[in-house]
Amino acid sequence: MANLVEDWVAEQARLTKPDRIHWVHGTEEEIRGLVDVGIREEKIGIHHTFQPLNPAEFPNSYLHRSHPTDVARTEHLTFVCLPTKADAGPNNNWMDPGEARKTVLPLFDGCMRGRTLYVIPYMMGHPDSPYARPCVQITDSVYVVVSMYIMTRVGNKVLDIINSKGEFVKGLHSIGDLDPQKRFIMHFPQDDLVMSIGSGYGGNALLGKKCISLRIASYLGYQQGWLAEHMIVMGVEDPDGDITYILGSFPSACGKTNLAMLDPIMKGYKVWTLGDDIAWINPGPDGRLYAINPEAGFFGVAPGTSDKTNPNMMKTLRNNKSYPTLFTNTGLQTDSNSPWWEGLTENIPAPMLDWQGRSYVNGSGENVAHPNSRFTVSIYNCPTLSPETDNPKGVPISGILFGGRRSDTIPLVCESFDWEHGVFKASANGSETTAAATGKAGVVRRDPMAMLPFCGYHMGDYFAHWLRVGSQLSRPPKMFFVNWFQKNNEGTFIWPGFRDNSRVIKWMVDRIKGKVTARETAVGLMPYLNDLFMDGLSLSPETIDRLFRIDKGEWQNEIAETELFYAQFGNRLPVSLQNRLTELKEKIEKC
Ligand code: OXD
Ligand code: MN
Repeated sequence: MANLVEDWVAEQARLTKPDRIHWVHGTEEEIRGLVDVGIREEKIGIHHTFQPLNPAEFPNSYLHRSHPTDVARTEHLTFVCLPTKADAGPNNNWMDPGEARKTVLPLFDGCMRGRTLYVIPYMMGHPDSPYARPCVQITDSVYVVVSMYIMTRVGNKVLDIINSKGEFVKGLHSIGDLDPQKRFIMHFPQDDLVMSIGSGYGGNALLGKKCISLRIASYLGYQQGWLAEHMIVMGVEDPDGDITYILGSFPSACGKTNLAMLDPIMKGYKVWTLGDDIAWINPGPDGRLYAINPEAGFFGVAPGTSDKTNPNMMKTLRNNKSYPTLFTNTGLQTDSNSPWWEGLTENIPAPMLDWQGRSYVNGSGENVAHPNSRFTVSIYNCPTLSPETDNPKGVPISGILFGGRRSDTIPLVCESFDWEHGVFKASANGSETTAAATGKAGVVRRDPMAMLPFCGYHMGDYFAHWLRVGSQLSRPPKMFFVNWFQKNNEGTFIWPGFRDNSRVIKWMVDRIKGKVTARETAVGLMPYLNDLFMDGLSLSPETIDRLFRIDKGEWQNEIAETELFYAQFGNRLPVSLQNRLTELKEKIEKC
């Protein structure tokens, strides 16, 4: 047992043939040394690993430029390797586990020659939490080591936990030669294993994140009665001094990070941040759901982040704590040696290098920062961090909100009639695609619970699992559906978004606390306008009407899309969801 990790590492070293092996202990001094390794690589132009930035503006911060073909998650190269295609479901690319090994083992063979193999023992979740999982990642990228140090809890203690548990989740990663033709992100849920080669990009390479905390963990949760979800975790303090804990599910690059650290408009309200991307949710002994954030950092989208849109994130990035902060594929303002991205300031300062390090010509119409450029920063830098963040039990959840990016159809806010209706609505949720994954942006795709790219098994079984979890709860959270992204005929957003979203959050808290009633519509429960805090907002009656409109034609289209989407799940689609769809269709016909 004592050699569990050593044996696995030795086997991977025989395969990958590194020149050196470095066991990461996770001390501050060691990480400083590894940042220096990255800075030296930068100087000799290896991977543009780390370029120090102006410490007066962004202390302990580094710019990283990735290979230009390695800038986002590659969903078409991501596989779930369960025994049969049916187990992986229509939502995943599938490969037989044996076939998958045969495909990637030759690529791993000797891939670390001349390089260092880093062994990173880390915890997803606080080590004291019964819900946390010990993991080990092997990688040959210093950028990945430093990123994992920021995003997870790295250290020797994990090895003791593994030895006492007798198990851990394994991640083998190499950047290979960054050739997209030889890029694979392979998941083996039955072996607690991920093998990823050919990419250094966050979601493909920081294996604790999407690969383990969502794909592998969702499979584990299915078997063990809990949920691993693509959700923020936040506490909303109201003027009574009560804190209501809420989860929020949105697809990638739809404002989760901004929402998780919202600065509410209304006096007496405050948001406490616990997580901006992933929640592990367990039923508690009191019939409620409890959530932890398994991560310890933010890997957020930079463009659009500013003192106006998310002042708390800007403070987080400027906060001088022991953890380094990384900026990946942003622009660089060379006079001040500071990162820049679209939206940070109104005008583009000069002189500027774009995300590939090329001199930027103002007016060229090109992007300065890559649209999916990111920052990687410790959650402990966050000024709104909840004191409950490290609570091993997690926080009790009273509301779950689901959102997406939709120009039309979906109203500003709507509550489900009950848990089953909420699961139905979340299963049919659609959103316009973004730059977080490669492929065309702006196309509506069904993205149930924002988990389409992250559910590690058959989506029909996943819906059934949600229904099962809910049926065991005596105090299930309320479920809300929001859309901050409606546009008018000119293509302009009609809801101001950002801080103004707190008006909608207030209504949810009032609903949870039983302070306000709601009106029943065909699609769910909607607010009485009088119950919405609208002070300081001047929206025309037409805009308000549009924000809450249920358009028969748009909904008929929505229902047709859902029918098409549901058809792929065959008899693995829970009958109750099909019935809810039929019910909705009948109600919309009568509208
Ligand atoms: C992320 C994503 O990086 O969802 O969080 O792509
Ligand atoms: Mn995400």
